[in-house]
Amino acid sequence: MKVTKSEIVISAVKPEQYPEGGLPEIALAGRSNVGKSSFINTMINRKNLARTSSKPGKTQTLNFYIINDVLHFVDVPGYGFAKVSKTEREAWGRMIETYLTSREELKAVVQIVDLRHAPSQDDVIMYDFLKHYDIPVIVIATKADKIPKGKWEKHAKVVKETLNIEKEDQLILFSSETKKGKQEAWSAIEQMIAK
Ligand SMILES: Nc1nc2c(ncn2[C@@H]2O[C@H](COP(=O)(O)OP(=O)(O)O)[C@@H](O)[C@H]2O)c(=O)[nH]1
Ligand SMILES: [Mg+2]
Repeated sequence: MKVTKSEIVISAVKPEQYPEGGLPEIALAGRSNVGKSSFINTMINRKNLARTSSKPGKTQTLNFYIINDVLHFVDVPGYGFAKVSKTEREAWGRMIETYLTSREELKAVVQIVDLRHAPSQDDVIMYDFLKHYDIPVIVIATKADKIPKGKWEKHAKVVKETLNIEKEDQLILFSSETKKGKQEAWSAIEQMIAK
């Protein structure tokens, strides 16, 4: 998709605030600081529409972006941020769970992991959760620029094995720095929204 238009629609916490209009949605999931907002910005050719932050755990709302008037990206607050209270974590869990399990417009979740490291237990739980609810998943292993090319294959294998990725699910190596994987990610997303 050649993106010529993108803007934020709303920061929502409750279903009443989700945008109307029935556009297909692609949500981003991943731990705090993994590169979800950077992924969105790279995909839509913007420097900082989706706010990136070096302070993990900051985004606590579902941020809806409209792309070319045909699609929403939903930046979901990251998990695995240790410094939030149990109450906050529970509220976060309910918000995400409600969105992921009840939003009809949701076509797929782009789950972002860090290519440098084996996926965390939270990553595995998220992947299993999506599988359990039959939500289509595209796994993106980002920050590929941070490891040498010769090691990509080996790291990709660790990601696949740790998540126990199903054969039908794509793993795309990505970098918001070099734009590696951008075209591949767009074709995967376009396939999902066409369904
Ligand atoms: N080198 C490199 N840094 C990245 C990449 N993606 C994100 N980052 C950096 O990682 C940090 C967190 O990114 P952000 O997109 O805010 O993560 P989020 O919390 O998942 O939304 C920022 O400092 C980004 O610049 C990438 O592909 N390569
Ligand atoms: Mg973010």
